[in-house]
Amino acid sequence: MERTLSIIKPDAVSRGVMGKIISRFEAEGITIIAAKMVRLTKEEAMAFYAVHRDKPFYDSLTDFMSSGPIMVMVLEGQDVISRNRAIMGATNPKQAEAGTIRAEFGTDVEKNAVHGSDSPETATKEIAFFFSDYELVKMARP
Ligand code: DAT
Ligand code: MG
Repeated sequence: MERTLSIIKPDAVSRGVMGKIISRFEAEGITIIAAKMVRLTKEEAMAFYAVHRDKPFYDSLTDFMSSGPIMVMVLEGQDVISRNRAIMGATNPKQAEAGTIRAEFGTDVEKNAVHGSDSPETATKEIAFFFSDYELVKMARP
């Protein structure tokens, strides 16, 4: 069983498509074990995306990510890190496969609707950035 951090970014929150995005995860049988609305400061967005600090888009990306509320979630399931990345689609919505979240709800390479952790190590770090252990619901399984 894996866990991953999912973020519904400010563009998707402001367009009112949180529910549609969450429905995708539910339809795939992915379990949401934590969720909350957060408004990042510029400094917090810079810390979250520190891995990209040398990229030309870092300043614009962190402006965008602190521009409005986001919804942060922890998803749990078998191979959920790669499954979530597949459901999200390519970083650039114009290159994302039809039917993916980014193809449907993304605007451009920056305003691409969702974030998803890219490896188990990243997932652990990113989940801890937003959630403490007691916020992660222990799901009862049959
Ligand atoms: P992903 O979010 O698919 O993991 P990434 O980790 O390479 O992609 O980049 C993080 C975010 O930075 C991405 O969701 C949007 C933004 N970004 C990436 N490449 C960009 C570019 N060439 N121009 C503007 N923003 C970019
Ligand atoms: Mg990434």
